[in-house]
Amino acid sequence: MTEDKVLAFIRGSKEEYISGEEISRSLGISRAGIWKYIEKLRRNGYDITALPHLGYRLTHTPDKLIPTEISWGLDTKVMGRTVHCYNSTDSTNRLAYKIAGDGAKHGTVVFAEEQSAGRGRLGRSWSSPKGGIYMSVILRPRLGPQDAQRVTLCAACAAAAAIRKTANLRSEIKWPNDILVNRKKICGILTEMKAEQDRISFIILGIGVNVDPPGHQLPRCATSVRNETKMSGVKVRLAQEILRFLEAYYAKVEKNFGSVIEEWRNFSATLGKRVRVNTHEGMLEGQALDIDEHGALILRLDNGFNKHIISGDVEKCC
Ligand code: BT5
Repeated sequence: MTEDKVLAFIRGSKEEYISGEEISRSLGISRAGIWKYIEKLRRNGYDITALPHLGYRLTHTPDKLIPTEISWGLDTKVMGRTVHCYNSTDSTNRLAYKIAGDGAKHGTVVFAEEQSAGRGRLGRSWSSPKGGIYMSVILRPRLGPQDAQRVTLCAACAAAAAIRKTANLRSEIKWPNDILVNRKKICGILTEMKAEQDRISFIILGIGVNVDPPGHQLPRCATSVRNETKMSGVKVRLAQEILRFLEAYYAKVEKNFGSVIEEWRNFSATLGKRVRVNTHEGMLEGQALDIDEHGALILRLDNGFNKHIISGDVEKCC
């Protein structure tokens, strides 16, 4: 879109101010046309100072999950190179599933500022007020369905690492898909897939992070970046970090998954602990020993046997 070109031009300028004439000449738009686009950018939350004889200067960018902000400075090769951004939707996972079925490329991401029907696992819901990151990444791994959990573990490492780097918080992973800070959930991951018998056709990796939502709109056991740090205005930066780390971990998902497991162990709030895990076979209790090559949790049961659990819920901590 033309206003994106105008914005990129102002942003990329080495001078403090860039003249309307220069933008006009370079982009082949009239001065009046430039003014129209500046007004549109302002309506989208950009503060642009305009001074006669000097020109334009960008003084504030919105912390919104919109294409211009997500792509600015993003150095990934695949993750997030194509994005679809919504102010509000029911569920980014639902939308991503639909466009993946229509052929959307590996690495495409659907973002929303809020969701009216955010999905958790097993029919649970994900509270999604404004002030969170709601994103769904379309992935096409060359893996069998039994290895889909690997992708969840990559995403958990990426989200935990991004939260540590952006907010300097000690984020930990509760197997399989919860990111906790001070034992409260700050991020959840929902991996959904379409698969044939021995091949995944695509995975929709849904990630929800509480950044600075109104406190009363989160469940009791939840926290947010804002609650923990008082930071605000970090949504875009955090989303970009998630994409960067995801690209790095995902590069190892097919052939070098052992190195992801090692990283995962460093983030784990589960290993070494006595845990109760709700599984489709009922509640299992034991010592959380490790993760296997499929991403399953290895539980040492009280009878001395090891049980590999591919899906389940470790009981809540708070
Ligand atoms: C999850 O499920 O943790 C997966 C959450 C995935 C959300 C993303 S947002 C983008 C994408 N689009 C979607 O529609 N979904 C994905 P689960 O492990 O089932 O946890 C759900 C439980 O977490 C709920 O039953 C609540 O107890 C709790 N919960 C709900 N909303 C929360 C929030 N905002 N923060 C922390 N905990 C929450």
